[in-house]
Amino acid sequence: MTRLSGATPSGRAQLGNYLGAIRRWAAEGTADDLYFVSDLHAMTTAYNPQRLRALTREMLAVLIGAGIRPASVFVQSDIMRDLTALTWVLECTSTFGEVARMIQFKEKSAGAKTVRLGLLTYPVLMAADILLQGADEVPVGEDQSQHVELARALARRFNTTFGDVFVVPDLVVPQVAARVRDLADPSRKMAKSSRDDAGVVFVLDSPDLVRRKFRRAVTDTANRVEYRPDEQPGVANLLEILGACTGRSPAEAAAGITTYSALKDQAADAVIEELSGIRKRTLDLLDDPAELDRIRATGAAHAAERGSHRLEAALRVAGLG
Ligand code: AQP
Repeated sequence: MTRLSGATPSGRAQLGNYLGAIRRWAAEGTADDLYFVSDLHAMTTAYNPQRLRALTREMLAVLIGAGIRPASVFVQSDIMRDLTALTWVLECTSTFGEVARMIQFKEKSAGAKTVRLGLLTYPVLMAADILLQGADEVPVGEDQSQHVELARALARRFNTTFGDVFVVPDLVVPQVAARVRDLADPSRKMAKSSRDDAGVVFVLDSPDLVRRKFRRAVTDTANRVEYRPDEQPGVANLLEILGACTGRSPAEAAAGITTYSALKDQAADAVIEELSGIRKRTLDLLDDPAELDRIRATGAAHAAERGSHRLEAALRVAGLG
């Protein structure tokens, strides 16, 4: 069984990416699973090319530093020729209407002065990511479930029209280990591309910086350390983070803590401890570009090899070559 997931280098990996996804990929992933850095997806809105390249390498190093098997990790653009070939075939399998009704496209394009065509069509590229690798399961958040439904519809339509080539993947909405919120504004989820990063803890932040960000975390004036997400979202977020890092429920994590400053210190200590291994391994890898290149090339070769027979079959039955 192959599970496939990606992380987009739209910014630096943050605590929410780690606690909500990457940590689980490392702990639960099997040798058949694939995790990729979706750099092509980061091009659908304005970006800086040098920064994209650097963020892609950093995200790759973070995935390896987190303990995911190197052979299970690849960078999307490293198999770009195969992916874009399949994307074209799948674009000619999709209709304008089904792509244009994607909620994420509507949300991200609303009010924008210019909208890149890639923002409209990237769910088809995502379908190619999934179908090229023959993924059986695609764990995604609610916001991406419509895109996986599109991949399922395209796989079924292609198989029925041209011949049985693709695995129809299952959509899996994982039990969220932690929905980490921005420390400075707990009404928002922590996000790597936040305009203001005062409340965003990045995986590679130094321990001092992590501590400072927690000390400045927004709480409230109730002065009660209890797990009440609706009434006390800031405090609840700190308890969720502390619980996620120490293997306890947020309510259990609250036991014995009486002040907000103690809560912030304990949450900061737990995060620093939780991130120390991945931070060190990631920084070591970034300091050894030859090793990172070697790992990257191995992952790309593995992904290309896995997908090549499916691409060939799809092109053949679609009347190409
Ligand atoms: N705050 C979060 N809490 C829990 N899980 C989170 N994830 C992201 N933020 C949180 C999970 O991280 C995985 C990789 O995310 P992604 O790169 O595919 O895109 P995203 O969800 O859009 O991540 P960001 O950090 O919020 O990026 P931007 O700022 O570009 O939108 C996913 O499994 C995601 O659920």
